[in-house]
Amino acid sequence: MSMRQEDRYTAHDYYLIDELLEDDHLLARQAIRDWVKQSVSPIIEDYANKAECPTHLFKELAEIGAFGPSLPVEYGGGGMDEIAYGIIMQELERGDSGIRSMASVQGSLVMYPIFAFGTEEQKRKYLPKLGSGEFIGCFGLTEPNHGSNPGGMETTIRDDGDSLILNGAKMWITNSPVADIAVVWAKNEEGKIRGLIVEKDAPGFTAPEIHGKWSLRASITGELVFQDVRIPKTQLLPNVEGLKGPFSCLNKARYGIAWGAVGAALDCYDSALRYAKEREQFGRPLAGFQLTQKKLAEMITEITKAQLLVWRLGTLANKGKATPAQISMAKRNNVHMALEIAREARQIHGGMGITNEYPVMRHMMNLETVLTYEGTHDIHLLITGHDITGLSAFV
Ligand code: TGC
Ligand code: FAD
Repeated sequence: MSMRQEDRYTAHDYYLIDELLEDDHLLARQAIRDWVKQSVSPIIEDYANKAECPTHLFKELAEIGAFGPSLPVEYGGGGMDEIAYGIIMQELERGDSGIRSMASVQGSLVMYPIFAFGTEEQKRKYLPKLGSGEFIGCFGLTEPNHGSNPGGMETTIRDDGDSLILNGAKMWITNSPVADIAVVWAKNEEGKIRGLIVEKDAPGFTAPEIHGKWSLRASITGELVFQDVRIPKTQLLPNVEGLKGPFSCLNKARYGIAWGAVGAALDCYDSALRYAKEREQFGRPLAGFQLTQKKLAEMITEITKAQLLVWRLGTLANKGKATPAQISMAKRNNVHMALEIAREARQIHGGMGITNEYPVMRHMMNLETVLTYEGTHDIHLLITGHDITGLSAFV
């Protein structure tokens, strides 16, 4: 059982960035913040301990508008802007990266490609159900032999009259064992990457769970295995071809992660600041020691820089001007910042920092995944390197 204390989180806004936000953003943030305190904090340590996904939260996430906040309302989204979407991801990840993952995958990796690349019929069939949490979706790009280099994928579709025959396997797929549909990326006979919507009961399709994760334990992860799965051609996403299909979805999700990481960092900083003020050693609070102040001062400095980075990225995204390379920079910087802060915050908590009485060790373990998925820390560095030099250093 969890020993976790009451969630006493208070947000920190050292540079008064709230003054740059609109009322809608602040209202959305407050609603999600309240929901996290009420529905996530009391249960998250137990679910992480048991390595179980709190699947009952899918419906609640839908109710609070966490799925596709910036997609149009008529297609199951929230009709808000990109800053509202980012702020919602930030508050969810303040609770747990796995909870934010549930929302990122559903909104940015499943609803978005159907919205952007699907037929009107596909949109009407799937988006309202995904937006309301009636359907859970997952996104299959990574394979056992192709992670950072999805262009090498081996999963194939073969033309067979009115159907396509799907063969191959996907690995590390968030939500796959509980998903009703999977958006899957596969190569056709011409070697072109296409996206298709696969329903869970298609014969020959299985989605076994991956066990043994020390990170993102409250999020369920699995494989997707396809053995001669017959898919009607109407399930193909007609309006995109090539890697830009999955990468366009990743732009959306990576953007949300850049905001989300700030939430995890804020939770660690908040816990460390409070602990440092309350805990005494050598007759005075830890917060009075210079070495502790150095840690805390550097944490809030880095958080403030990260908050400004995503705010600016959000204003660019609202104008349709945020480039994939700018998104990569923010994802890489902010996740690394959050992981460093989680490690320092753990030190400030001393031995208590390794327990589930405080959220820092869980955030730290989660952030190891966040550093790796949606493009690893080093891949995002190479994307920046490519962007500024014009030279690709991937191969
Ligand atoms: P490259 O030759 O550079 O590009 C191939 C084509 O794709 C286009 N493109 C993009 N389009 C839109 N947005 C982007 N960000 C794009 N990046 C590339 C590009 O223009 C080109 O188009 P075209 O028309 O000329 O063909 O591709 P490459 O094969 O050299 O790969 C480059 C690299 C390494 C950057 C890329 O492969 C990469 O980003 N690798 C990382 C893989 C990754 O992020 N996987 C994520 C899997 S999903 C996941 O982790 C979900 S976790 C969810 C959760 O739980 O929250
Ligand atoms: P690899 O690509 O094998 O990389 C291993 C190491 O080598 C990394 O440090 C990497 O930076 C480095 N490396 C690789 N290539 C280069 C290079 N050219 N130059 C320098 N260094 C390099 N994927 C999905 O499709 N859908 C999901 O829902 C999903 N959810 C996930 C959930 C979890 C919990 C995890 C852990 C992963 C998930 N992923 C998902 C997969 C994730 O995107 C991949 O793990 C990630 O892209 C890295 O691929 P890989 O693990 O195969 O590592």
